Amino acid sequence: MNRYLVTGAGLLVLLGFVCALAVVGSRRSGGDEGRVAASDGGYAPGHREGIDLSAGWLWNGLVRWTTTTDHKDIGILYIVFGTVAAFWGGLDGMMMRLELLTPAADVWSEATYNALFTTHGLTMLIFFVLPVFFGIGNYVLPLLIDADDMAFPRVNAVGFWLLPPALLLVRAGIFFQVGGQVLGFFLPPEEIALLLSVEEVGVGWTLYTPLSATSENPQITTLLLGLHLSGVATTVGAINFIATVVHERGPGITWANLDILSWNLLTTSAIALFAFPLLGSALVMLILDRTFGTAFFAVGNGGPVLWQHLFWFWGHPEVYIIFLPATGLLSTILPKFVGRKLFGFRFVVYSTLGIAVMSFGVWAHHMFVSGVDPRVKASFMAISLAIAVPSAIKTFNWLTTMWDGNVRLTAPMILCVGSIGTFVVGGVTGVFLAAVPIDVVYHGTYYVVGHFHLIVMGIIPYMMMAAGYYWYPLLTGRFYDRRLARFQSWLLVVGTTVTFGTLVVLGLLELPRRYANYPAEFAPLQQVASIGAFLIGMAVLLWLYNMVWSYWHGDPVESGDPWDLKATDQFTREWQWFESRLESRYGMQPTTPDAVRPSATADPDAGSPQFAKGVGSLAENTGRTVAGGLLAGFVGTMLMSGALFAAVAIGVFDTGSFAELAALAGLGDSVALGYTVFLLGGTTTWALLFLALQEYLPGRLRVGTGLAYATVMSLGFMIAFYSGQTGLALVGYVGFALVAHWLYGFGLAVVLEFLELRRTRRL
Ligand code: HEM
Ligand SMILES: [Cu+2]
Repeated sequence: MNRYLVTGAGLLVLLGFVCALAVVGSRRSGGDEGRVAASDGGYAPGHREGIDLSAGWLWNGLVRWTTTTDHKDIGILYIVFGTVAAFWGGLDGMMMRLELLTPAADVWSEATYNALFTTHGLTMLIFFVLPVFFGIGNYVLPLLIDADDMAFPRVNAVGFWLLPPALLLVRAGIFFQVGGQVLGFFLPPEEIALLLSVEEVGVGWTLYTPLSATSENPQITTLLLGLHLSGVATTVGAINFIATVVHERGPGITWANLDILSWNLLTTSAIALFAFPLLGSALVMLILDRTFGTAFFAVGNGGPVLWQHLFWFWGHPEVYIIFLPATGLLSTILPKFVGRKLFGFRFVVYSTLGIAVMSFGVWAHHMFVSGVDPRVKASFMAISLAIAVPSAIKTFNWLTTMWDGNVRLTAPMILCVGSIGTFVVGGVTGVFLAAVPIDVVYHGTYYVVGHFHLIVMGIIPYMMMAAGYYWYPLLTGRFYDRRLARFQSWLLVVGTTVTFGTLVVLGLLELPRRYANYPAEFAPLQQVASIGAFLIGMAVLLWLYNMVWSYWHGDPVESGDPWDLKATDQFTREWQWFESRLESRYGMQPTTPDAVRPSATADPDAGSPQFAKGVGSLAENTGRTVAGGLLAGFVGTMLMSGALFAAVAIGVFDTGSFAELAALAGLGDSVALGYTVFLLGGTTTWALLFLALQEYLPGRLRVGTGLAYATVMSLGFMIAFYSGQTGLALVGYVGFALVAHWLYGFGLAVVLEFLELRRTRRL
């Protein structure tokens, strides 16, 4: 099968699909409702303009979109570009999964498979993720911080327009190759020898030298130039975001109340600003090696390892560059559908900043099998393990935000919860990989592919789609099809789990990655993974369908607060902007909520208690409980001692038992020491154990619970100290053990009950 035909046909079908939807949409909506005249950026709410194919309309559209410097327009351009790249890279992914349905390399050739995972990785990481996040940021960040536009609107446009040529350069191999084949019908091969020597690049997205430095394929150089250009575009965008957040904040927006998405975009931009120039330098060095005969990466002076250091010094921060905006979106969207403010806001910000700093100290964990000094490896292992902490802090804060909340299971919320789940599995598998001995075994296996896809698929596109749903009313003035969206979200979560969960298992079975063929015994699992991938593909198409279709057919919004955010005091600035726009354009009056949601927190600090306060009250609680337990245990032990002394007096109990107890504790045959052990154990161990277990013990009354506990405990003692009694002696022994323990349980329970009643002031 010729893959170029398939790629081409795939892209064409996609384009046709979108065009057809657009045309049908315009027909149905009839265009009778008058047009919104001049654009002021973004889409007009309630937009009903159909597609009119007159020259004037097309020309106006072309001029508007190619010359715009409005942040909302540029945001949309970024999002559309990133989505196109995602479909192109996603098509590569689907083609790989198609190949992997069978053990042999029978659908595509091995070389093609290599090209597929190279272009898939690069397109997804560089041209899909950051452009979409920059797009979302462009659209909403100025609204969130009350700025008129980005700090440098023209630079913003330049930053965007560098991207399409960069993508074309990176992926030009396919055009040159197809062009060469077509021209080959008309021209002699000598004249188009250069074209014919071009192939798509198959050296892997990490471009490891020496292969990438010595391979003849001229397309590698074009690809390096394209990547360099994309790096310039990213740096430009990052500078713009930093300048905007620092200098364009409206009055009243301080660092302390800057919203969480802006914090994340700011941090991401800062990481990008430090990481991308390094990639740029490395790329230039590689281009020089390839074309001007320099020897930076030559084998013999350690060059290949130098490339790896330079590449991963960018590469690992890049992981966080693409991940942080997703967490920012999750922290923004999740609270809206829970009705509670983000828990521990400040700690989410600190953890974001912590990740930014630490992300520059972990790069060599990608090189644990590349001949790095073991002492160096150990330090990278330590930081790689430590970087899990700030991510875990975020996760716990999300969970705590949901706790006791009034959860509305809308499509964006399903995606948020799904993200947390896949992210936790993806993250924890990463913590394992950070350990050198584990990485040495699993580095080259599907375990790695499963691990990082659970994150790059499981949180990044999820949050993009969630953002698409959440802000859809604001972008278009309409609602998306909510039933379809919920189905789509579930399908996506199921597809991702099936695909990448299976890859983790394949990796644990040590199946190597980056091969088109594999031993036949892995076929069933590989097929499961491929089926999961096709489910993902379907879910993504359904999302696209919903976004495009609802643009013409969705229910129009009826107020500026379609998510009922006012009821929980979360009507944030971008929605306020939307509401005022609806009012000024369409005379829609602002709404007031009927009721405040039960889980809403009116006090802005209530949702995020200060950490120190939280620890303080925890410590206080624990202290009080332990002190109460010790006191109760002591009283119980004293009551029991009374029974013991009485028993000694009437000769039922032998003090020798205390000596046995001391011997059992390894202290020798001493009655005094035995009694001390008894006192200490009774006061501490048994009392604290009772407190720890009380929820699992029967009975609502504390006294009942205490007696039940004592009964169970006494059985242990009877067995431990049974010394061959029979008949009446045995009955006496059992009765005594029970009564003595009951006294203990009674003392324990009554004291605890008394303390509790006093605390709640019922006494
Ligand atoms: C539709 C969902 C996706 C599918 C089915 C998919 C599938 C695959 C497959 C089959 C491989 C090659 C594994 C191998 O042979 O070693 C791969 C590699 C890769 N994927 Fe994806 N992928 C998807 C989404 C993504 C996304 C969203 C990203 C990034 C944002 C991404 C980034 C990468 C990268 C960087 C590699 C290279 C791994 C390596 O270095 O070995 N993928 N993917
Ligand atoms: Cu890394």
